[in-house]
Amino acid sequence: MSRLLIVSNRLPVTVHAEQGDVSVVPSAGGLVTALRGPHERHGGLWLGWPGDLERLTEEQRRDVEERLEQLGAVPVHLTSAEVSRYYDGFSNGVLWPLFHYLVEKLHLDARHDWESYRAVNERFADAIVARYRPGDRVWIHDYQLTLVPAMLRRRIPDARIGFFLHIPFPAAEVFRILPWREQVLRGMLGADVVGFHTTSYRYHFVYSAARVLGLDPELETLAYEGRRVRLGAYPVSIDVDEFVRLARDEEVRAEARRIRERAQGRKIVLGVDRLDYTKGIPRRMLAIERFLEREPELRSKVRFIQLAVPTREKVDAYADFRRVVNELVGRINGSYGTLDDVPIHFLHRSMPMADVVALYLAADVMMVTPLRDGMNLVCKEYVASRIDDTGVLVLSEFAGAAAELIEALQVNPHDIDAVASTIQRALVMSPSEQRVRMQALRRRVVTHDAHRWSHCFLNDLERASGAPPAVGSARRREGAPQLNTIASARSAPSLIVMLDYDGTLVPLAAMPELAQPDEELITELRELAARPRTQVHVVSGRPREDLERWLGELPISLHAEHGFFSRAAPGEPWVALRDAALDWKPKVRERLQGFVDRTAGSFIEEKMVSIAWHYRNADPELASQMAREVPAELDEALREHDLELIPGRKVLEARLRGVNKGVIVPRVLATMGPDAVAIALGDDRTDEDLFAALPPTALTIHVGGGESSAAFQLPDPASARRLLRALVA
Ligand code: ADQ
Repeated sequence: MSRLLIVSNRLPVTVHAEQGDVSVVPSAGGLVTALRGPHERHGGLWLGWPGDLERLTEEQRRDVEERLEQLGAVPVHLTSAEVSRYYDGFSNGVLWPLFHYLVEKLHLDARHDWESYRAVNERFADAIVARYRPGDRVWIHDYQLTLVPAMLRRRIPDARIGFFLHIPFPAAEVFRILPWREQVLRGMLGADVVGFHTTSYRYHFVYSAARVLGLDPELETLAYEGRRVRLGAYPVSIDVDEFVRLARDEEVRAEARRIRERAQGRKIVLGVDRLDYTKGIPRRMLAIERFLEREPELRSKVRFIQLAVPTREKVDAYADFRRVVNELVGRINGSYGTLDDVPIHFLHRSMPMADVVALYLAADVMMVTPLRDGMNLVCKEYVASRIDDTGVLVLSEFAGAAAELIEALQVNPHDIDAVASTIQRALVMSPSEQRVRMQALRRRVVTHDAHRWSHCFLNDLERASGAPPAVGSARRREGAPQLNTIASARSAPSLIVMLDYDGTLVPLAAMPELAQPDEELITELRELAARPRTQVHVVSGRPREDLERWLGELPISLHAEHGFFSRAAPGEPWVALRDAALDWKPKVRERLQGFVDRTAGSFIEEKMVSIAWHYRNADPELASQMAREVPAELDEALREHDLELIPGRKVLEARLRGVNKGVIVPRVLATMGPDAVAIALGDDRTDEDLFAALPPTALTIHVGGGESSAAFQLPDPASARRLLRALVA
């Protein structure tokens, strides 16, 4: 198997320096455990920031680097200014709150932080490139590094790149607030596989990409820049065996007993979180207050323990937040405390995992009520530790884990009354109900552990193709290199060039009338037509009037409405392919008008033998749903009048069956000798008919992304036009 390069903001190690001694210790945690297996098995590397080593002596630093090397860890060093801008400023001051829907916490002006974010992402890409060997798989993690996949793709086009987002991907309505939304999406789309915790985050990503980048909203793979990017939901999890081991450990169990004894018969309700404003701690405290207020007889029968790990204390929003929590706890304990006890035991510190598991074992009720959480591992840790199938999990609907842990008591953490009642319900739940629920939760957590998570992701990455190698400016899907092919076309005795217009010679425009040719295009076509023994044909779905108005003066052949009308040279008449009945048009027009009425921004384009419904400018979510309804709505008319419904790029076109771009091919080929070489360029589904009708010797070129039967591919109209100029030069 190939090597795996894991890339994350932090390296999975902790560097300790005491007096002369430095030690580099692998850190614990589900993610590290999940990745350690693949990391060690495939002789891979882990790239990331080792933490601040600035205070170490020169000698200590060298020592650290050596030990990192032995662990397969590659340090990406950051200056303290970078940590403050890239990490605190942009990652945690902009992306973190926005992706957790906490818009009011966003930095107002983060331009400099963004610059630093980009520069640091570039540095990570440099570090990967320096270590990369052909065949390696690269797995990039989380919101601090969203730009790295595309940066790496640019430099190593055929690399196999995976990206996993550990936090939520917000709804498009929220994501679009980000001034750098386009860069972030394009950055992530540099990967072959983009992973999320849940299908709803994936859905949000797809519709953000549809809205911001105009991509076709497909849920499992997005066609992007000539590649297919696979999107998957891979719910992250924990190392279950480790929690079961700790839960069985005698010392841990003894500690759990001590915690219970100290509670003197009171039931224990536990919260364990980083002290982060996304975790919902203040609202949880208010719900506890409400519960105490409403249940006087239960006051002396429960103890709330909240363990909060210090986190990101240099970010302003966090310092303020800590004060808010302290004040709330103080107020509630002040109101409901007695000389013997206070209701809330608040511990602001980190603890060894064994002590956390002792708390899990001691707790009758576990409260995990984040306002938003990508997944949340604490709830899975609690479930994994409850080996005797007792205990009640209260879980926020807005944690990614809620999609999996259905049997928990799910709550809306914003609804303080509902959370207060759920605390009460959890405290009185019968042992049999606890067992039924906990067994179901445990089954799921045990089968979907962290190993399965990394295995599923890496499996998909293994299957992902990586970008096919680029040869020259066009890419051949199979066969010989393209530069030779162009040279051989140039030396052919005669040449037939067949060109689609929109999306091939000019970029797609918001409205059809905005796509008029620029002056250079006119010159390029004129020069191409002036080439000895060369015929140029523009084959478009447009009406005659547009082609006549824009290209009419040129000594080239024009074919309108997908070849139904043709005009051989300037001044000559347009000739129709055959007689055509048009009595179907009012009915189709009326039906499509219904879709225009319901889909703002969409419109009808009516031609002689076809009617098209364009939805490029409409809301992509609505438009794609409407587009799925069109075939059924037109079904009867299509059958009755022998029409076809042809899907194009954000357009559906009803036209007479058998009229397609392929019909002109026999006529055109007949006018040239058998040794003529045909070149055809097109971007759209309708150009596939042209490609299919051409002999196998023809040079067919698909412009843009997506599937095509063409032999070659070019990324965009600009590169298509470079190719035309190369034919002339
Ligand atoms: P986090 O926001 O850090 O992770 P979470 O998934 O709950 O959130 O993990 C927290 C970890 O810290 C748990 O392993 C927990 O046991 C530990 N922990 C909490 N309090 C502690 C304490 N006082 N002492 C010691 N350890 C403590 C981000 C996303 C999550 C996503 C993970 C993994 O925000 O949504 O689940 O990444 O993808």
